[in-house]
Amino acid sequence: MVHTMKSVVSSGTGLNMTCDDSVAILGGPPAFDDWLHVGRPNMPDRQVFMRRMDEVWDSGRLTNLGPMSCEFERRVAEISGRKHCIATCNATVGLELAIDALGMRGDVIVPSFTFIATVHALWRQGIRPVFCDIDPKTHCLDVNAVRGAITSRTTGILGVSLWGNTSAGQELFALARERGLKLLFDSAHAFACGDAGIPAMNDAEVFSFHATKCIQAFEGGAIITDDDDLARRLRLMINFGFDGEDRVEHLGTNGKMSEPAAAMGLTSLEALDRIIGHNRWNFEAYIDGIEGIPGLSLMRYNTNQRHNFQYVVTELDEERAGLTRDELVAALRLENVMARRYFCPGAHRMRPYAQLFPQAGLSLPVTEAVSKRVMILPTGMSISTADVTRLTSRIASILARGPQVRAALKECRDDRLPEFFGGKGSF
Ligand code: T4K
Repeated sequence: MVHTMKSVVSSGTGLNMTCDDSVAILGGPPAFDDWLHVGRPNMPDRQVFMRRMDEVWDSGRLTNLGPMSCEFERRVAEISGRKHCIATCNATVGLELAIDALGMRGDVIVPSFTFIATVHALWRQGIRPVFCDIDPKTHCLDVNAVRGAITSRTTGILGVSLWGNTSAGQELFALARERGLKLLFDSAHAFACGDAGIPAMNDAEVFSFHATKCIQAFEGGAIITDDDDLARRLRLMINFGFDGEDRVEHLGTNGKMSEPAAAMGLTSLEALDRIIGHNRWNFEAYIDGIEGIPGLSLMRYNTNQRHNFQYVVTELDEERAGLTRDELVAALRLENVMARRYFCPGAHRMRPYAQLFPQAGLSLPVTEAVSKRVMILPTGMSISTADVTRLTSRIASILARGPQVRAALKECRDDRLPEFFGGKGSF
């Protein structure tokens, strides 16, 4: 459903904006009939995938380091410009294995502003996460804060290339080398981001190929590194430590990528340029649509480096916008738009960390502020630039009617409202 009537509405901030005539929370029709999601899978060529599945079926080789997963590893290493790639069943297991293989123990510095898997991967191995604050521009670790957090118990830094931002890598690498620390990157968001042609600025990096990522393998992950010995040990560790038919050389687990997952991953990789191109068009439509909306800003990416544009990261300044981020996310659910509050609250406010480290927030002022402002908007192959234009126009309309929207949200009992707003989050 396309709602086309336009009018000029005062935003209450002295600016006039062109807006749709009504918004769903005030009784108008929703902007979209079908849900728009953050993380709708980028589906590659169906027939090519089915052909690969026929191969898997006919060969009878379903898993255990088969030809598809080996080929997937080769392609990922090549695109990343790294010597070794070890494909895994998901990024979380990849992180746990890399943390262990790198010999991280004791305390490890990590951002709190991340998906909870980053921190769980440490804690589940008995490592104490030392939460460190982030740079407000990139949402990645603040290198000065990291420097100040290092103690004699620190054995490593687990950075996160959040939203595909890789800019802190070089400085963190220099710091890690200066202090004799291991440096691992959770690059779940950062496949095909940053410079591929330069030497690794870390000991290892872990990608996610989960269904919601730029490149997907249903579930999947990969560890990349230039370190031959680390790669050799990780190869043993993803396969219970087996080195041969019945010889176990290392402690290990089952971290392997299956052949159907690799078949999807390879087919998805073939669509990489198309997916990134599509995301980039959407991103540019977001730049145009968000410009001029008071209080809403869009994180821009370094155009001198590769980027996958898989995350559209906005921040809402409540004072200028007239609504809180949570109110805007809630109002968008009635438009059938599933904008997300990634990552709110910070990991230090989630269990078990909130109970274990109740004072952590005191040293995380940027994390505390940013996690209340960030809203991720939908992109990917299922979203068109026309959708983006309609969505940003609807956001402008919602914000232009701040006081009415706020009052209507207080009365609203719609099941689509998010749980954090008293709804059921149904879609
Ligand atoms: N480190 C970082 C920084 C991460 O962001 C992640 C994962 C990891 C580590 C761990 O990687 P993996 O072990 O997963 O490989 C989603 C993903 O499940 C998670 O992989 C991802 N980060 C995180 C940012 O997003 P949820 O809980 O938000 O997912 P969910 O179920 O709400 O799905 C998101 C939206 O996508 C929904 O609106 C529905 C849609 N969707 C989802 C799936 C799975 C579909 O349309 N189809 C689908 O198949 O965590």
